[in-house]
Amino acid sequence: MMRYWPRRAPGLPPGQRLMAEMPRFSDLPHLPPPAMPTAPRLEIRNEGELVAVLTAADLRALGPRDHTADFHCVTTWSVTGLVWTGVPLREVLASVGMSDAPAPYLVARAGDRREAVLTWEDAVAEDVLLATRLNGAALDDRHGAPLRLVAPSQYGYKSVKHLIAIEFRAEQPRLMSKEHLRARVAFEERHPRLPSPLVRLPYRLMIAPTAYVAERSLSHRRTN
Ligand SMILES: Nc1nc2c(c(=O)[nH]1)N[C@H]1C(S)=C(S)[C@@H](COP(=O)(O)O)O[C@H]1N2
Ligand SMILES: [Mo]
Repeated sequence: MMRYWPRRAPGLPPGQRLMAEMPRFSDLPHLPPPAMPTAPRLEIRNEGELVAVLTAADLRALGPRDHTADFHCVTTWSVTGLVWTGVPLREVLASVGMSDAPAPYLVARAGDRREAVLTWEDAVAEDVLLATRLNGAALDDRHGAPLRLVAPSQYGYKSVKHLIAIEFRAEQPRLMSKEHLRARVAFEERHPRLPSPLVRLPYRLMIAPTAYVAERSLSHRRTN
């Protein structure tokens, strides 16, 4: 469990601590990763109506590139210098005719039914990617195979793993219970209502047990 104890380090955003390795993490850590197809398949919808389906070939045609970024979980652990291979979300959206906002909000949906809400502005920031590889290897089921959203300027709960759909909405969709609409790391937007200095410590105490359970549920599924 001690390998999941993050340490103070210079240069991190407010309230963050450095973790040696990126753990598998979730607010439902006992759930194993969902069964996913090996190749990405991403639906893009506008108010429920299917606009496009992107395949692995479509994403390859957009020229995936390496992007180095740090990753910050709202519970205060960070990892630095990750190399994601992928395509900026804004280029993916432009490729299906969405260079301008079809709606102000979008929901990123995952194979494990997890969702995150993004504003158009946050979604088309230049550092937001659809990634298929991490540190030179195909994404594995710990880190979101076969396709994940990576939004490095927002807390990790916006970086939806096992991504299956992006849905545009005219009205602000319902947020998860502890989800801030923007969740910008630089502004320490951790929680929708509670002040950040108040949630840092209780969140930090959850890191080691959460990462431990998340990793354990992964190996349970593998051996079953
Ligand atoms: N589909 C899905 N995406 C998810 C989660 C999840 O449980 N399911 N957890 C989120 C949280 S809280 C964090 S911090 C990161 C963790 O990413 P990692 O497991 O690759 O470290 O994924 C985010 N994306
Ligand atoms: Mo997180």
